[in-house]
Amino acid sequence: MSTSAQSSVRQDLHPSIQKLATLIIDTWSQYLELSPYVLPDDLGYVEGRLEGEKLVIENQCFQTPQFRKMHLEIAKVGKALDILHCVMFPRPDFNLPMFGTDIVGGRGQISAAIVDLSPMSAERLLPENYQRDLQALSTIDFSQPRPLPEWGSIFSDFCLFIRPDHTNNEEEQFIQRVGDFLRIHCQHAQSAIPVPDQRDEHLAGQFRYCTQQQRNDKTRRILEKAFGNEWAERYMTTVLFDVPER
Ligand code: BLA
Repeated sequence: MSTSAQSSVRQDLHPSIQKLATLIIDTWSQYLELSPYVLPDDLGYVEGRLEGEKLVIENQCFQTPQFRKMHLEIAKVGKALDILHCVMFPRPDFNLPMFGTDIVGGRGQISAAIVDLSPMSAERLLPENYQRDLQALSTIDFSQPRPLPEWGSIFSDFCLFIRPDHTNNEEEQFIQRVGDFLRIHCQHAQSAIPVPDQRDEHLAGQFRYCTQQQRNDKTRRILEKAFGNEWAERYMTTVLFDVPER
């Protein structure tokens, strides 16, 4: 493991992952007032080994008046696996959903592409302005939808989870849809008004979201194999899905 200078993660990443990473940073910069969010010292840039291949993780993290933490992670396992992971954690005074996206690709083919705006309210419903704008998006018929795992009960009815067919331009369409979700989210977040009396409700929603995401064995197994069980637990609960303090 090392915290050495940023190296080769961005090079020869799957082009769709590179494109989405750029789109996320551009959209954040366009709509929000970004300040740095400092991760624990040894967790910004991490290297390990997985089955003889080098595993490299590169994190970028920001905060804004509306968001406690906005996290973009790119991970690369040798030539075998490229991963993009992004989560935006709202400050709990706001009734804002959690934006999350994950793309997992290996050897040229993306196997999993997911994006959602997940509700934090006790009724598990998105705010009406979100519902209205998400419903107004054109329907895209992706050829290979994927079933959500059982822990995925946290996601909204608008959750998109697919294996994109690259011969059909579906990777590009997926990226555009993530851009739509992100733009809608940033626009509503910019004009959101704090509702401090709903703070506990939103914290409970974030707690539910994070504890369910921590049950994703596919993510956990990769981290455990490369860095050991204890490190994987620390990373999943402090960097990927840290539960905010009450
Ligand atoms: C799936 N996540 C996966 C898979 C891998 C990872 C290898 C399986 C791919 C497949 O089934 O085709 C791995 N993801 C990682 C790793 C990291 C990561 C190692 O982010 C980070 C270091 N996951 C998220 C977020 C969402 C998410 C924010 O991090 C959703 C908003 C979802 N990933 C998600 C889901 C699956 C997945 C639903 C499928 C799980 C399953 O089918 O069991």
